[in-house]
Amino acid sequence: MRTALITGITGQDGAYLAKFLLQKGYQVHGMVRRGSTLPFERIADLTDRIELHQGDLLDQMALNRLLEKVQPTEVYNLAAQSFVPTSFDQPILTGEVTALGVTRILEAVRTVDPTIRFYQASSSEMFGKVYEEPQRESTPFWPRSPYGVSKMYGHWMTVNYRESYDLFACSGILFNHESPLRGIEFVTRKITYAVARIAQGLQNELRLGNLDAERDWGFAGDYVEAMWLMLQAEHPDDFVVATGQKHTVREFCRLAFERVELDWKKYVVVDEKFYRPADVNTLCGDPAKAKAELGWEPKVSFEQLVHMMVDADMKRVKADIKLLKEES
Ligand code: NDP
Ligand code: GDR
Repeated sequence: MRTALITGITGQDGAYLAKFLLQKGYQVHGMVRRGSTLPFERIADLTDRIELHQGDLLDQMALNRLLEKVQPTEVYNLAAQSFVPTSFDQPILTGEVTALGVTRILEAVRTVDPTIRFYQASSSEMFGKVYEEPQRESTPFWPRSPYGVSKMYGHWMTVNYRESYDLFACSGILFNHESPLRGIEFVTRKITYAVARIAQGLQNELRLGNLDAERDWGFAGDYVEAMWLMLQAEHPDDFVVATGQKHTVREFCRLAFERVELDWKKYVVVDEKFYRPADVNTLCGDPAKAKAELGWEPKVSFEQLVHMMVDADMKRVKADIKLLKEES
């Protein structure tokens, strides 16, 4: 039986990947941080089928011990301080986790079992101030945040360990991918949750930052398949994973509000508080290599994604209201 270890299993992608690998017949292990609360809500329906272990990307010894114990055939390094604005407030912590954390887990793989296949969650944020459109594997990087800089370090360490030690190490340069499990602080989920609350009369405005920012948004469920495909290939390599289409934050708002028959212009307020010291204004990826070499293609369209997220938040908000009524 194939055994996978996922760091960041409690995050959006970790939850989708765990489910995907279970369906493929893997034994799935996840690394979780010790916290004062343990909600693990994204993987609540999987906990009887996966094994969770405490560990942290900050702790080299714990990583080594974890690999010795689990003996995985594949490691997916999804853990990171992944929110761009926090990386401006906590650049050192972001560097420790999102950058050096990659070296720590690569060192664990190299010393414990160099036959392990390794996936690194790299990011389109590395392209930053873009040199060309669409961005592909050969496009130079110019990151615009401590997060982007950290991801770039992790990316090159992955490449370096592949070249230096012949590890089967792949870096997936994933463009933004979203879902009903997306963290509430990211713009798409912030919008769809607010749309649901506004539609239910619980909120009357939505404060956002840069509405002109353009992103290539795909569905997380589609993107975790690309991660897995990379580790099944004959040779390790790096791949852009994207839809090839970009939309503005404004367009996302329009579609999301339209789903509940509201006009976004009546509710969205621009608030400079949400502007970033330096933003990535536009991103659009070219997934041609992933299609040609992995046979990967996105299945969910932008419109379907927006509708899926709004519908899920409508359901959640309605359930919360029902619960509150029953309790009062
Ligand atoms: P999330 O923010 O939802 O999840 C991040 C995960 O990392 C959580 O499980 C979190 O655990 C864990 N984590 C944070 N710090 C540490 C640490 N010190 N040690 C161990 N675990 C830690 O991210 P996503 O699921 O959206 O993304 C997965 C990965 O892909 C990330 O590396 C992200 O940077 C990258 N990425 C994401 C993209 C996207 O659009 N979603 C696009 C490109 C790259 P906890 O629950 O305890 O906080
Ligand atoms: P991003 O995602 O920074 O691309 O990183 P996010 O959804 O946070 O921002 C996308 C764009 O929307 C603009 N924006 C706002 N963003 C947030 N969060 N909140 C707002 O109110 C708001 N208003 C406008 C931002 O300025 C930005 O331009 C995500 C993360 O998942 C990373 O971990 C991942 O690597 C990249 O996607 C690819």
